[in-house]
Amino acid sequence: MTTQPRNSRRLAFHTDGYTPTGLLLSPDEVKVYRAIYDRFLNGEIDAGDKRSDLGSAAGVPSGATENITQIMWPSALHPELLDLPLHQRALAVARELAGDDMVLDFDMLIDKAPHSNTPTPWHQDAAYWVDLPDTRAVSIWVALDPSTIDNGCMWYVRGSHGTPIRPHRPAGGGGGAIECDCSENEPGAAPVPLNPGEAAAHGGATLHYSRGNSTDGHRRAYILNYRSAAMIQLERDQGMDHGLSSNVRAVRNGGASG
Ligand SMILES: O=C(O)CCC(=O)C(=O)O
Repeated sequence: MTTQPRNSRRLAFHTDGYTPTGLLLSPDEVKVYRAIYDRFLNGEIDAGDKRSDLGSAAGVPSGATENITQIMWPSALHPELLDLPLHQRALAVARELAGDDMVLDFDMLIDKAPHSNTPTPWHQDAAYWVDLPDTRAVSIWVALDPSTIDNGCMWYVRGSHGTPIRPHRPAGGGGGAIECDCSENEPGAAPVPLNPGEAAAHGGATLHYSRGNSTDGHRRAYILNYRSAAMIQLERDQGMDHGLSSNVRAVRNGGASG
């Protein structure tokens, strides 16, 4: 299903800290995921405390329910998702990029509603993490809509995965998002627009961000995060399950804020 040559995406992931993966979902499969996604957004599938506003620093949203809607663990809330193709395909990509011991750490949905105009702050996922001896991790960001600069496609800083974790601070608003000093003018910063069904993968130290959505359409992303089975066990031993078992605001860690 993927259209990106394997060697080139593995090389880019290790050289640049991120890589487009190519197509992970066909147009018909994208339709199936969008339909489920919209049931989460309209509340038909109740996400309870796994739903929050990643953009709460921007204040009370006007019009939309959240500034940036984040739903942790969609596959636990709606296990039918595990019978669809994305989890197996993304797992294969994660293993190709970072090793055969990669397994799913957590998944999440991040939607930017039309005209919600709220950027996701610059950050490195590793700034959220508990201390782990093996920092291999792959985050696979799958576009379910055309993902463009104007609706909030991902930006990455090429080569930043090889640099220290920057000081991060709460982005404000009590939503749990963190931010660091960085901007679109950072050397190596580049947007990665995607077509529906395409994805981009990044590592734990790679600086990334997205602009707000200033368009008439949604920007729906399905994000799957992988690390080694042994490190996931260490995380879980420290009570870190990315909100699977408890209040997501209290334990948010690793991912956009996952
Ligand atoms: O979707 C976004 O705007 C941010 C996603 C993100 O930070 C991540 O997947 O780590």
